[in-house]
Amino acid sequence: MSDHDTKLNITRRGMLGATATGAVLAGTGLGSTMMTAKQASAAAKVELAPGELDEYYGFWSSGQTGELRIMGFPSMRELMRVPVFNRCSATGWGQTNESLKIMTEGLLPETKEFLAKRGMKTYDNGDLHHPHMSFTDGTYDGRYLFMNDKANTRVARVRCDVMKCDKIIEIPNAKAIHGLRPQKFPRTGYVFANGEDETPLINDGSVLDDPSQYVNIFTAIDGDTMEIAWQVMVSGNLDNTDCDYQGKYAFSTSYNSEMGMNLAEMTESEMDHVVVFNLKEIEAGIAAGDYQEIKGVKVLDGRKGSNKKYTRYIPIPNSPHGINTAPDGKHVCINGKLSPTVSIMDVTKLDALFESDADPRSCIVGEPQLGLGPLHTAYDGQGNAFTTLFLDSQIVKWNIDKAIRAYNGEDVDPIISKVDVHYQPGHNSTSMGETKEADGKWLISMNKFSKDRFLNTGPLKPENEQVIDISTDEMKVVHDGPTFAEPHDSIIVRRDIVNPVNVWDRNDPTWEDARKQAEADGVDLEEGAEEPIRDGNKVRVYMVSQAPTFSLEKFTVKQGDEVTIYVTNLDDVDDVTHGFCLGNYGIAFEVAPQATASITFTADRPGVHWFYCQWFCHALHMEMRGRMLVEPQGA
Ligand code: K7E
Ligand code: CUA
Repeated sequence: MSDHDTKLNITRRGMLGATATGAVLAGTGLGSTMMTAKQASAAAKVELAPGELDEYYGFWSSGQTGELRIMGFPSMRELMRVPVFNRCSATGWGQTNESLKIMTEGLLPETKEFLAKRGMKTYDNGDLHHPHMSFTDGTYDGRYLFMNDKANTRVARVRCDVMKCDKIIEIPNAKAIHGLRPQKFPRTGYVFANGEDETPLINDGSVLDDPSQYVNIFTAIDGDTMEIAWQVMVSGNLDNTDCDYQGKYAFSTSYNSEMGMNLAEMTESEMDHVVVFNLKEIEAGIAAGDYQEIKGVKVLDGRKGSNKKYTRYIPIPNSPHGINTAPDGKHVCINGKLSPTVSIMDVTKLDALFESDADPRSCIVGEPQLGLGPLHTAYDGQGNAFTTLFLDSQIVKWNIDKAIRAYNGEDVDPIISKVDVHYQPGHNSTSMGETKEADGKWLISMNKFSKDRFLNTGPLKPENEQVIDISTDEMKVVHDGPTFAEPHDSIIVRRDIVNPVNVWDRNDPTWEDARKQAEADGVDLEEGAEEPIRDGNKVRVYMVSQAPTFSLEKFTVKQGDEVTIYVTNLDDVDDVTHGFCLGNYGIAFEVAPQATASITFTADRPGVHWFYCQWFCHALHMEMRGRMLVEPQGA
């Protein structure tokens, strides 16, 4: 790097608030020492002293772990895990009546039947790739997070006020929901979710090994009600999705336009495509009744050659994967994966495609060659893009405008710089980068392999997420963060946007059923009942908890009773969460301040069974316990 460049970088750094050390060294011109000091100062921005708070919330997927994770960013401290599609031993997610309701009520009737035959109420696993926050006017609004489950074709919502999942729906007709994005403008609005695997539309076994009859489905969900607004049938499969800042179009990549069933067939053609969905035309089609209703959902035909105004197919080289809308509101990058290119689509040219028979490629205004294996692109809000190169194990920083000029024949190189990452990056995300408020400070590279970067953990290694300072043209890796299976995607949200409560509101709808049952039993949830309430062989136990006691030190039921235990946490102090764990009954759950939680089980083990608070809450936490006495049958 020339002196000139170095000075330029240092000056920019200075303007962006580098440390005094950096500024002093810049004056001395000590090139090599300076690099170290610069790196050190960047790393210092990442490390926080005890008690210091991060500038951003990171919302992380967890892939096949099935949960959502909350990170402090840029320190990369894991703050919380929010169970969604998984079961959770700590919080009782998947055990409590409240969580089971959320996990089961949105399942399709046929799924409930299928699971019941296997003695299951809901799926145990999920594969959560894409967490995204709700938008208002092109930026995050702090209301909800939405996320997909590729494994079992579901979409979930997490409330940002309490950071708990409140809705999970299974998407009918589609298979393997992968790409997911909320509508950016005017608000969310729609949540777009696309199926990755193609199957017969009526998948009841009447069509099997005849791929010519398979379709793929694009789904729009109403983010407020979590009901399905409409679906569009498409040709080819669908991988990732995004939408524009005008509220007019959504788009999905397709890596298998061939509808191939094996690797050779799937990668056969040089060009695959992006499908563009025209939201107004689709809404008009629904209003005009141009749909078939399948499993309660209005499904429009947007397949190739359907001659409808709902979709357009833009040829893109070769097996495109990620699709990312730039904060400029105009450009969308489509990442080539098997092609070393990123295709830049100009959304202002899409109207023409739908109004006339213009060449579908006329909306492509740039196609820079960036390196091998481009998967996802993020933005700094200053006209630059950052693309992960999976095969090269690099992030490339490039300029969108220059790429467009080069496409038009000008002799300019859009590539600004590259940085090595360790190793094989999938997604990357920049701070506020998928909104109009992209701030160009930080980038996270989510690397699939860590290889030698950490102490060896045996054959299964963690992944490696690297924090990169992008405040100068020269990108700097400043932090390695190991992580467990398998975050794909993340968003980095300014902390002022996210404002969760400290204590639950007693009127929260989460325990509406408990409230109704208590009312019917003449019990005040906040007082509990001194004796179990018996109703045939159904027994309801109402308890309150207040550190360091449960309101019942013991209760008695009969072997074979169906017991429901309600625990209401009367503590209203930040952080005084209690738990209820019933030993050798496999029962445990969290009760946060002012929350009610409940569980139903059959008391089929006679004898004395201790329950205890499983969340360390008080100096007398150990003493916070009691007994369930189960009278043997016939006694
Ligand atoms: Cu690229 Cu599922 Cu977003 Cu993974 S997808 S990397
Ligand atoms: Cu209550 Cu520990």
